Amino acid sequence: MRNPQFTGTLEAANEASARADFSRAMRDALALHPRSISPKYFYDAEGSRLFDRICELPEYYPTRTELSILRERAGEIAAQIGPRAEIVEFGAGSLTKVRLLLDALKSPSRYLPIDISGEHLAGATARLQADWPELGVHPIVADYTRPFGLPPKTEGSGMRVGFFPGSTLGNFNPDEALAFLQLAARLLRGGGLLLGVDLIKAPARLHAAYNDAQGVTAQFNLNLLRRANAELDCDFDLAGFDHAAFYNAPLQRIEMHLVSRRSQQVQLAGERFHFEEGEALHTENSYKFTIDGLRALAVRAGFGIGPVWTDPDRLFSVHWLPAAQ
Ligand code: AVI
Repeated sequence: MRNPQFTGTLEAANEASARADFSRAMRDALALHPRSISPKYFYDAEGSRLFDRICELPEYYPTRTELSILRERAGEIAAQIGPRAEIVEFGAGSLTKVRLLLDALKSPSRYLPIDISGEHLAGATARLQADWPELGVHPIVADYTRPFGLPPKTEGSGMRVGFFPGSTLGNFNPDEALAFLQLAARLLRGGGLLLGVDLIKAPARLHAAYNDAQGVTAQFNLNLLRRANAELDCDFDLAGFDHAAFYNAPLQRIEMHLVSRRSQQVQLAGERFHFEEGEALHTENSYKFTIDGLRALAVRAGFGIGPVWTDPDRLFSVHWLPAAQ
């Protein structure tokens, strides 16, 4: 039985450790040059809300393009996976995408979403379970970028299938992406990974997707500083920083930065840090892939190569990557 007092204590402990981790990352970001911080710190409740708004923007093509691929190719995807599959989702996303997959599959047996936020998982899985009463739903609170285990497969279940949509792989640096895929290949032995990644395209299209006319991506970027002020002892002046996003063609990635509009000081827990006018805090990379480049990376990580599905304009790709036994 759940003990609400114990659950509350656990949640408070998790929150304190998440805050300590954010504080360390922010201090390193301010103290080291060039300044940079992991994009994972964007996602407090407000950051997640802003990201959901980004996904609806006319300029941000990845979400709706991936959804259209999943919708149109659901039958072919289901044929690769077969009946009674166990779906392991890396991150508990909006659930819209996994619903499309579950709808297409023949008698899926279990859904195991993995997310670092227990609260996010609880909300997402309760809604899914209500709509899929037959499905075994088994949420796992873990950081899927670090080694972790999965419960044994249930009797009579089919393939174990990883689902990693949204081009979140592109937010990892190349070493992290390889390490994640190696971990996934081990966890999914005998099954496979359904992976969505954004493709290299005309820089103008990429630029527009990260510099939307309504300024939602700018708010999402600046929210990092608002979050630092709210959760850490920081005093960032949000009006003192500009959102900057551009395509770095040689490195095949969009970079997002927060650029200081003037010479200024910021403090974190009593320690002061100086920003020159024009000095930047690098907040995100979003790598873009070629189909061959992604496949070469997957093979290095221990996957085989399966079919790839794209949209007619070849904006986005969804890959089926079989994992050897
Ligand atoms: C979550 N991730 C795949 C998004 C991306 O496109 O890299 C995050 C994002 N950053 C700005 N806009 C969207």
